[in-house]
Amino acid sequence: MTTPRLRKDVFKLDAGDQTLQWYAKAIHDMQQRPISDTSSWRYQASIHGTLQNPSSLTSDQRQAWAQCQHATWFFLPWHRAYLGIFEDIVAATVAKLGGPGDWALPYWNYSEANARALPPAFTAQAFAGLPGQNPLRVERDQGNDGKPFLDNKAVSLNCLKRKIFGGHLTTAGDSGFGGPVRGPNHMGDSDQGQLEMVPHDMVHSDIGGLMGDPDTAALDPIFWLHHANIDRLWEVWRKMGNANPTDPKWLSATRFFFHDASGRAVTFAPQDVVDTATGPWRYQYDNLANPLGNIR
Ligand SMILES: [Cu+2]
Repeated sequence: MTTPRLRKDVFKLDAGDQTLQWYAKAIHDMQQRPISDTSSWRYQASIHGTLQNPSSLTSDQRQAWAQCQHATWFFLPWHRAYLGIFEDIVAATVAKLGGPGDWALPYWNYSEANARALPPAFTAQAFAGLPGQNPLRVERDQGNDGKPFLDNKAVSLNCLKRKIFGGHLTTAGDSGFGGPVRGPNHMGDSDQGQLEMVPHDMVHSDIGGLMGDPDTAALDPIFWLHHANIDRLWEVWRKMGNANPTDPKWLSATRFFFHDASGRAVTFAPQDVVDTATGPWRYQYDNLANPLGNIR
């Protein structure tokens, strides 16, 4: 691919834009693949977490599944690689199904006042001419009625005021923008970074259902648009003049295991993914404006 993918605001797509129709069709296609296929919907979701007993997993699954990084300064780079591979798989599936060659994951900017509801495509009973129920509509505690449900507190962007990426567990209350200096850490509900707590956690728990549990969250198609926004906010924060860690402990000491879109085993360190334009996935966001205005 020569031009970087453009990740767009899901609430500002042009009338007639087909991004979500192709997303739904690709998900439907991925859902037909066996879980042993690394590009299947269920394998991809299992990388984040799984309800399956570890003793029932293959050695590959034990290495590749239930790897999501939380409450650590690896939260953002791990999820960036996770999204990049998923976007590659969806884009390849869209192209295979006869869709455009430049499909990119949209993001959900719920902090905007007019975007506090789920995008309508995610609540419709039927969508994109697919048989059966719309794959974008899944079990949720809130949002499926199409009404706004996220309040100002849930989608506050005060995290952007934090100047330091990596927080210190010993300093009460300062877990940093990107998470405390520790890890890798798969699960752990305490000492999360500021962005991870709000809006990240709030949006997960307010939607609830599959999204309310890390072991099932990535089975909800909105998960990926939520995390695209979290990934975008990392770039907004950097563009505000803040810097990523330079410590080799963050940049290069830890590598995370994945399968790429072709199924090949690959590893990434944060230094491989910090630049979205030259990294393995080459994408941009259509809006990196500072939402706090002049507050710095
Ligand atoms: Cu999440």
